[in-house]
Amino acid sequence: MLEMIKHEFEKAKIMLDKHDYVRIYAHYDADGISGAAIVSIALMRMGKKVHVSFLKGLNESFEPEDLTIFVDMGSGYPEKISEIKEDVIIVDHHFPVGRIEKENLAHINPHLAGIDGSFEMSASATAYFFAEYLGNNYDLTALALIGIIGDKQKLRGGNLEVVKRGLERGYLERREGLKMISGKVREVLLYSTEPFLNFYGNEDELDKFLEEVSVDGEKEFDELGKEEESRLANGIAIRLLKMNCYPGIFEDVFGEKFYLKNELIKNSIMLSEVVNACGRKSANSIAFAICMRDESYLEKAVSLWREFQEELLEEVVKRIEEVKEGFCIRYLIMEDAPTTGPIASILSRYIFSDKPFIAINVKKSGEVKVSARGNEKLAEKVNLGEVMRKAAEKVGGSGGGHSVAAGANINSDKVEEFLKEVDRLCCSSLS
Ligand SMILES: [Mn+2]
Repeated sequence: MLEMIKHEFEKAKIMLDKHDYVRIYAHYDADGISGAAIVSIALMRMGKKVHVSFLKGLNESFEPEDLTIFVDMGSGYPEKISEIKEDVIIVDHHFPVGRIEKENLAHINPHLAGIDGSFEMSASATAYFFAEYLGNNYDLTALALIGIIGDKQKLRGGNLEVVKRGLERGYLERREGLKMISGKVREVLLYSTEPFLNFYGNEDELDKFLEEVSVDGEKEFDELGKEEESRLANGIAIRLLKMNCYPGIFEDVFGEKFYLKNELIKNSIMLSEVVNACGRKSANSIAFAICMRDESYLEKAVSLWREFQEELLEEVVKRIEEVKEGFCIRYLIMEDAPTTGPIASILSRYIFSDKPFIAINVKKSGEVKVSARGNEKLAEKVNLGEVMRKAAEKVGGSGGGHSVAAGANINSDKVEEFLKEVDRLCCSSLS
């Protein structure tokens, strides 16, 4: 399926043949970290030495060496890449911007092969196909799933191809059921954010719930019998409906999930969450070590994940009461909250799904981060990317993004004016 960029694979291979040592820079999210692990393992199997670092983006400083590989970034920064004199390989899935003026470059990107990298091929999946070209690396299909899940991509196109290969070779196993994390049932229900079940700080309700569905909370979630899991699934469906969730959620919660034969954490959803949480808590090397199957970091990684979930859930539960209603939007103004996007996503998907949701985070530094969230149904009428762009521009800030998830940066003295404009724009689209 990647015939159109086979030439780029060949170019990359010729570059690799010239160097024994490779410098790798990757994006610090689950997709970038798993992608970097895939490339590193493939190169180490060829006898190469690698040195990996993680960046938020190419605006951060980095030092290219004789051969540098960028993973989950690079395609959007043609000037930065053009400046590099030495050999470069880009393994990315972001939409390529502009023209990169560089002879000694291999540009591996699904968009250049006519595949929609935004939804159907993650950087980790792109890295997998590169690894498959380089050698016998079928086991790395499991690592590719971490990025596919982390970037919330669809199991279509390139991603689906990766999964098929992993299933055929026995590195992945497919099961039907609740697409949730692993651990003891009680803990899974308490700590889950996808789906968010609103049990955190509400443990009496959780125990009552477990009694009602008659499932033992101390049992391992992944070892539940068919009957038990289906009772639990019914209970969860009813709870989500009562919470007023967005109905599209059911597709995300019930269906097929994948187990990974050789990885430290077998449940792909759990592994992806742990890697993501470590990345978000600036423990990139621990996240990377987990992808490299280094068992000595497992305990630390899981405890970082738990910390991350606790912080996020505490914040979400606290904020529910603070949500305010405009004419056509709901909004939340926070001061120096640890995150903005994840809080907005949970509240908009599970509790306040009827109107566009705007979360405003006023940082100590004076900058204001805005996250706007909707859903596919709202997106039929409102394009939040457009709303963010227009409203931010009106108050001298900048904004943009997708129709269901967008963001903006504005000044702290413009918050009220900005919200008014967002509300006005949403009303005019919804009417
Ligand atoms: Mn990505």
